[in-house]
Formats: sequence, structure tokens, C-alpha cells
Amino acid sequence: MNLFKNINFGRLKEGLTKTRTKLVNALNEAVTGKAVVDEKTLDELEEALVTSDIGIDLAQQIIEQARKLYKEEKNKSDIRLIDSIKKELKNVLSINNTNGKEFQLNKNKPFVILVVGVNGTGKTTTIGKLAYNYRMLGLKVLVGAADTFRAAANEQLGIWAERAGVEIIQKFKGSDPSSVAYDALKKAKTEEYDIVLIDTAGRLHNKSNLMQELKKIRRVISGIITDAPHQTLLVVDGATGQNAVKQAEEFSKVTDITGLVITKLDGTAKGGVVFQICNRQKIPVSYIGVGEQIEDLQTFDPQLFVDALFNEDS
Ligand SMILES: Nc1nc2c(ncn2[C@@H]2O[C@H](COP(=O)(O)OP(=O)(O)OP(=O)(O)O)[C@@H](O)[C@H]2O)c(=O)[nH]1
Ligand SMILES: [Mg+2]
Repeated sequence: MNLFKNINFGRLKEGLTKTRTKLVNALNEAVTGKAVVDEKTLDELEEALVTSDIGIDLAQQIIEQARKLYKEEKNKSDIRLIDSIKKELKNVLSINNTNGKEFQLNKNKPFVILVVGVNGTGKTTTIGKLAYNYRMLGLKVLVGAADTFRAAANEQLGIWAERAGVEIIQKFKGSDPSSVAYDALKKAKTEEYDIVLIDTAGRLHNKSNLMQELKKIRRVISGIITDAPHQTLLVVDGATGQNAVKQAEEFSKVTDITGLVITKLDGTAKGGVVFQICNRQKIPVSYIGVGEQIEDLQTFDPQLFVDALFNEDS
């Protein structure tokens, strides 16, 4: 649910600096100083795309479009190849991206968001940032610490809840994670909370006991509120490049994912993976993480993301 629109264009541009150096500069190098475009230019563009984490399939798809344009245009000095590439990149990110408009807060109260992913991708941090944004809108927010695996997990989410100024439900280490979800939802229902965010332990998609545990959490949640969780966010670490692509692919096979959160896009040159994941999974990116601070979660906007990447003005 993208109820808040937190986009700091300057911060986004800054975060994407390394990815820009890798992707955009290579594209520009292929076309600058060329009076006319030729096949060699197209090959160079394709190479720039392939080597910047957007994936071979998408690179070829984009170059096919550019080649079509090249063939159709009589005046070969007039072809705006970079514009055509930008357009294609925006299209890929826009697939199925409704900016969460399908989620209605009034209809679903409390609105339940379940956050999943492998270890260390940024789930807990993202929950803290989301809680903060929703609280700033004046909503009543509860977080549930259903990562009962590590003792420190409780403490970490507790710190985030305090920073965000929201309530938390937690239990001792080793408790059944679904019982935390149960308590959180019960409390949220009786005390009329607007939003419940459930944190979960990092898990690998192929660890069947952990995936069973996730299923149980979901079952318990929907036992209390039939159509919940209303949103299931998969958090992947953008800086891990190809691993992030793989995680999105594998997780979406075993559980319903309504949106992706791609974190750590600040300081990585691998931001091109955002395009690859969208192209393959057709699951919308809901948010991106561009830093460790509470304000560093941005609502994902396909147009602005590409503009920021290409260093355009907003
Ligand atoms: N630079 C940067 N760091 C981030 C971002 N999001 C999270 N982190 C950092 O990533 C590390 C792991 O974050 P957590 O939120 O603990 O990750 P997690 O998925 O909850 O981890 P587990 O509970 O162990 O599975 C922390 O040091 C965060 O500060 C981001 O967008 N940018
Ligand atoms: Mg965590």
C-alpha cells in the first residue's frame, strides 16, 4: 500500500550515482561523437546494457526496439537512441505497477503487511521506515516481531518502533512466530489500529521447515482477518545483483508476493537489477531503500527512477 509518497529526487539521484556511472555513461559513450548511427553503435549499446545487470533478455529486447527505429528512420543522424532506451526502461518498470492503488485502507482495517525475505536483506529496517512513514500520516501503527529466531531481532525491531513512534508486540526468543502474529492482529482489531506490520526471520526459499512456518503465519493471520495479509512484501538486497534476481524468482514460486522492496540501492553499481527483476517477475516494485536512515525508504515511481538514473531534472 503506497499511501505515502516519499520521493526525494536529489537523494535518489545521489543513491544511483554508481549505477549511473556503469550504465548510463557506457550508453552515452556509445553514441557521443557519432554523426550517424550504425550497426556498430547498436552493438556497443547492447554491450553496455548487458554488462550493467539488466539481464541479457531485456538488453536484447531493448536493442531490438532501437534497431527497429534505426531501420525506419531515413535520416540516420536524427535517431534518438538513448530516448528510445529510456522509454523501454520506463515501460519495463511500469508493468503491473499500480502504486498500490488496489489496496484500500478504509476497506481493510487493520491493513496487514507481511514482510519476508532471506537473511540480512533489510526487512526489519524497512519495517521501521514504513512504520515511520505511516505514523507521519497520522495512522495508528502496530509492528509485530515475528522473528523469534534471534534474541537480538526483538531488540532491533524495538529500537525501530521507538524511532518511528509506534507500538510493538514481541515475545521471548524461541516463541512460535505465528503466536506473535496472532497477538498483534488481535490487539490491532480490538484497539482499532490502521496498520499492522509483521516482521519475519530471514529464510531461504528452499528450507522447507521455514517455508512451512511462513505458511502457518499466513494461516493464523487469515484466521483472524479473512483477506489478510493484504500485502506481502519481499525484501531483496539490490547490491547482491544476480542473487536478488534469483531470490525474487524463487520466493514468488512458494508464496504470494504482492510487491518488492529493493534495498541498498545507495552505494551499489548494481542498480540495473531493478529492471531485470521487473522484467522477469512482473511483480511491481513498491519501495526502494536508499540508505540506513529512517527517511531512506522511497516510494517507487518508474518514471522518476529512470529520470534519476539518467540524471535528468524532475
Ligand atoms: N545502505 C543501506 N543499508 C541498508 C538498507 N536497508 C537496510 N540496510 C542495512 O542492512 C543491514 C541489515 O538490515 P536488517 O533490517 O537487519 O535486515 P533483515 O532482513 O531484517 O535481517 P535478518 O533479520 O537477519 O534476516 C543493516 O545494517 C541495515 O542498516 C538500505 O536501503 N541501504
Ligand atoms: Mg530482521
